[in-house]
Amino acid sequence: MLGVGAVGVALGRPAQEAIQSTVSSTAPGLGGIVPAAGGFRIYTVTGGYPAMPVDEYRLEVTGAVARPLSLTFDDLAELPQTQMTKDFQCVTGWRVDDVPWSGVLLRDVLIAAGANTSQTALRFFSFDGAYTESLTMAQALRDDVLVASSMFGKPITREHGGPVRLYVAPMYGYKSLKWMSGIEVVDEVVPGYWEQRGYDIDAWVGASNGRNDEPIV
Ligand SMILES: Nc1nc2c(c(=O)[nH]1)N[C@H]1C(S)=C(S)[C@@H](COP(=O)(O)O)O[C@H]1N2
Ligand SMILES: [Mo]
Repeated sequence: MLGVGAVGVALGRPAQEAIQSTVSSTAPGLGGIVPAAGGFRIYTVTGGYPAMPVDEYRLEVTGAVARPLSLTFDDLAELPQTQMTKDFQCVTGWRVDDVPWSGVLLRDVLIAAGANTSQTALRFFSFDGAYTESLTMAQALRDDVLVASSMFGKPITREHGGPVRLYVAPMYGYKSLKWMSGIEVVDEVVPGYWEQRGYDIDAWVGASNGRNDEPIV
């Protein structure tokens, strides 16, 4: 990681992200290639794709909540389900149009936990052990922020961050944390992995990071 970091400093953030991207995986029987769905590029800051059997999956909801939760995949399936078809835009320039997503609104997870919505922020954790993200409480309560369990009508693949990832529709892709293991309700925003490395904390598509992409509606 130290080596990659040094290259990233020398070449700038987009180069670093490119170095850490890949669209292939070693899957015996598939010729060693698992193409990214629909034009996505697969990103991982750890150099690997963590594996999580769906029956071992847990989403811990902690911090300023009345009811700390440890949700299984089936628990999530029993919460109200939401579907949306929206674009996905990475800050490095690529965009995938009209991706069908489904899962549970982050808002509905927060309601289930009895989150204190007068707290100002949330932190998100990945079972890759490295990646983190943040949202303000107001952002988290929007109706286009999803704890996603499905993309393109299928379970989210390991490469795309399954069993469960975040999908923050109106924001650049780095907000959409993969391999999600934890949500913590906190009293101030803690910048996430890429935010600590220079990207904007408020990551609105078309109105941040010096880019003028079409907003995601
Ligand atoms: N855990 C984790 N989540 C992550 C990333 C990552 O490297 N690790 N990359 C982010 C970035 S910059 C983008 S653009 C999207 C890419 O999603 P994809 O790999 O499914 O295409 O994932 C985001 N979530
Ligand atoms: Mo990205």
